[in-house]
Amino acid sequence: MKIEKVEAIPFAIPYRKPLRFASGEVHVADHVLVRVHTDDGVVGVAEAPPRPYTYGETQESIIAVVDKLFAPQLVDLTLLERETAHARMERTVGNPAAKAAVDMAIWDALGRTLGVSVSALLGGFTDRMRVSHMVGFAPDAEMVAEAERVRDTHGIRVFKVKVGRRPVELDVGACRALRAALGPDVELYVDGNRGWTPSEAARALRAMADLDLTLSEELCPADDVLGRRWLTAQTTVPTVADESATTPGQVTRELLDGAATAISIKTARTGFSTSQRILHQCEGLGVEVVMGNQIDGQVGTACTVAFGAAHRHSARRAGELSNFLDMSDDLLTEPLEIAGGELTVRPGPGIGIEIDPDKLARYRQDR
Ligand code: MUC
Ligand code: MG
Repeated sequence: MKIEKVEAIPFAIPYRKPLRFASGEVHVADHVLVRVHTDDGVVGVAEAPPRPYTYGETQESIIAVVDKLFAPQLVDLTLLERETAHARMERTVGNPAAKAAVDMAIWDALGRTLGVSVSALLGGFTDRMRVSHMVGFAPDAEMVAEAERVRDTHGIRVFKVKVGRRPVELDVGACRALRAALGPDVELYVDGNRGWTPSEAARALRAMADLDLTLSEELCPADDVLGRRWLTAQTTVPTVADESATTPGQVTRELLDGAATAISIKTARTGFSTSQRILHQCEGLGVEVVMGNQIDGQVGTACTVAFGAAHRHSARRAGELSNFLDMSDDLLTEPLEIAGGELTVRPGPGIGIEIDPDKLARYRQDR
């Protein structure tokens, strides 16, 4: 059970269709596959998606911090010394996706060693989640066509619509077109990725008051401290903190500030260990959570559903588990499948996934 080696392998898989949102756009999944090897031949895996416009990490920075700082601090720890692993990685500030991937690869290795699913180890509440699909910026007709295709093909009936463009009427129009096309029974919510000022966000929410939005996420920057509080106090749509609340301390601050009333948990940035801290913190405070998507590939999505399904509090709402559908390929031997609007947890030991060696050889960037 001793960690012998930690690898960080860059890979790049193009998207069939880019995802565009207020803080950036993604054309290629230029992620890092992290592998934790143990002295008894077990290999745990997870992926780190660099999001420079959200956390400042790049593919190169993730590899550097894993190779130079984390790997030497983790070698010789056992897979059960996760608190020590966590404390050592926390000596380095920032780098959330790199830390998260190492944490999840350690959990995967532990599950494989014990022959038990990580989802069962974490809590084992259920084996599936309803899926929410994220619709990026495009002309209204394209956004509607995408939502209809995803509904008809995969049975998805929950949509997160990217907003935060100027003028706000662009997004108000898109949300109105989606509601008109999809009818009253689908769930719609919005995510602004910090694109609006508080007054723009307030105007947009007023203009969409009849659209039955269930959540509004990160409409304005976290530094608009009083503006966010002002906005949250005047809307009946719950405010989700996503990129402003990526540590337990930030979650506390956003909630106590009155800047947010719900929290997005992303295993891509808090792994399993810190995600569980945040989940329990929210549950104890009576705050709803959403399992978010950091534009994950299938490895990351398998991690999100394993965590989300493991706990009652995170399994309630639909999880954002479908962005991989837009990738041209992926790394798994058996692709994930969304059917009837749901994604199931992989049953095998660990996270339940296997990396296809030929696919990794084709997409890796270091050879
Ligand atoms: C989201 O929920 O914001 C966009 C940037 C990022 O880091 O995650 C995505 C989705
Ligand atoms: Mg978000």
